[in-house]
Amino acid sequence: MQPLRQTWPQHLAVLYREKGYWRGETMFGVLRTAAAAAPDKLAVVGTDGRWTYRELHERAERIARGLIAAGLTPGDRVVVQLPNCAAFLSVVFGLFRAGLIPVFSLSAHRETEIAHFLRGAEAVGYIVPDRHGGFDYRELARKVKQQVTTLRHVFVVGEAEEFIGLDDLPAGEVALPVDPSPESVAFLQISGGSTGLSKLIPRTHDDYIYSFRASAEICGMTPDTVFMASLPVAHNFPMSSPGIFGAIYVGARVVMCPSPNPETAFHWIEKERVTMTGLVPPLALLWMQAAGRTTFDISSLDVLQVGGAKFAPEAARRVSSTLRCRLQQVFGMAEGLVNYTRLDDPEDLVTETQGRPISPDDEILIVDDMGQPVPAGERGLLLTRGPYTIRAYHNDPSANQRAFTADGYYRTGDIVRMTPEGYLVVEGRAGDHINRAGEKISAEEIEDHLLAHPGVFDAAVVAIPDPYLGERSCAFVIPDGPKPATADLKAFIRGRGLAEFKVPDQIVFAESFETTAVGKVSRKVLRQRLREALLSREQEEV
Ligand code: OOB
Repeated sequence: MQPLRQTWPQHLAVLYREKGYWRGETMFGVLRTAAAAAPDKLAVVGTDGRWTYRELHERAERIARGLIAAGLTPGDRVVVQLPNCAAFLSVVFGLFRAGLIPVFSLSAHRETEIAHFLRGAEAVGYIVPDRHGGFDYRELARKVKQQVTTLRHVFVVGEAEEFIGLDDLPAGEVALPVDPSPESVAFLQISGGSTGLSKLIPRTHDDYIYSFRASAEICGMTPDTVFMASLPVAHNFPMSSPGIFGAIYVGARVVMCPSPNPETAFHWIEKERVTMTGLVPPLALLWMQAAGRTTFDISSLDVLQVGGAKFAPEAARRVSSTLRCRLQQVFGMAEGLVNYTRLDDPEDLVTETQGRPISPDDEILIVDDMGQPVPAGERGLLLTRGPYTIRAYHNDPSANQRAFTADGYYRTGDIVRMTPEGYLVVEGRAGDHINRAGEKISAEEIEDHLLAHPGVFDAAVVAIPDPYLGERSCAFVIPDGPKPATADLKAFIRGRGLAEFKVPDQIVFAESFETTAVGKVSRKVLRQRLREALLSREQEEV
């Protein structure tokens, strides 16, 4: 089994500890401390439960024992694919307590993606709900089990059928391991994946806890905060910016909202007196629209965070008047760096920038194509390193070669500029992914799937601006023989076992890609040309 590693240069590790960023805390220790401080306080509310800190702690310990008794051993990796529910927290803290390593996947992922995560992480376990959103995850588990023979244990939250129900885990008196080293990898996150398939992101206890502890402080979280996870909770934004873990750290209440649509979310805001939540821009637009005619009382909402994709300043300006709360922009990435506008910032900074980093020791470089720093205030590529930004992906030397500079900076692929106040404004992106309402889609990954269709000679997938989604995906396809039906191509992609958000929104057929250029062009240039050609054609048609 490939060891999980994430290391910073020794002198920086020493510095980060000296400065009190890395405090030697562990993920399970965060819950243990909170439960000791306020055992009877409500910790989490979801459609499946309403538990105090004591109850959450007990449930997590019971799950930890059960997993060990079922045959898992500390260090084993377990893919977790649970929706927003209270059990998410008991399961994840249970894994931490047992020294097991969660690999966080989204509910939208399907067999191709799950098999990729299982193989990449060499996971032996997989935890799913029975059903969610009209989809049977046990069916999915059956499919991946056939594909990945190293998968030994499937656990189900709910009706288990032939698998092991999480409530039926053996309750024996097994010994639990001692706490892991705070420098060790606590879990694996999934990258947005700008090239090819998603990569695995090893985050350590020390670095991740620093990021959500400091975030909780920046966002003014206190034990009185009621934080609602509206976005899928396995995503880094609702998980740690400051998210559910930040809320547990300060002893606040977590509300697991089963769906981010305004009807459901407003109901939960009223019922639990939610004070803080986070959204991607398209959902923020929807909520602003719905707020005017809702009969729910959402007046408890104090802070709305918006991030994951660029929030247009015009929309940002309307948040306070429509939702009657404060706005905070969040620009972050699962690899580490997170920027926030601060709650006491002047309105212009809050509406027009994507904030500044969490840490005084987040290093920011804005460079040109040659890697040279651009003059102050000019746009360039954002590079970063710091106390909670990874130095390497898991077991992927070629991705690491591309994504990190020799001196350890992570190439974010984002094009930004810095304001005189030191705030970042996201201006675009260098990488070839589509940011569809905050969900990142790799052009290359979808092209590869399209090319597997017998009626496709060549394909190029690009991002097209979309008034609601921010960006949508458009696949340019050169047919091999008769043109396949659009619906057929979309069904084909679905049939490849991919998340629904990766199915191209639009398909445009072309006879050839070389209309403007003589000779061979790189795929990157090709995608750019096709995108521009389509946009100018659409402009002419308006
Ligand atoms: C968050 O994380 P990821 O890993 O899904 O995606 C990161 C990428 C960034 O590199 C950037 O391209 C884009 O998403 N992004 C934004 C943005 N926030 C993220 N682009 C423009 N404006 C923003 N506010 O998306 C994520 C992780 C933690 C907190 C918030 C978002």
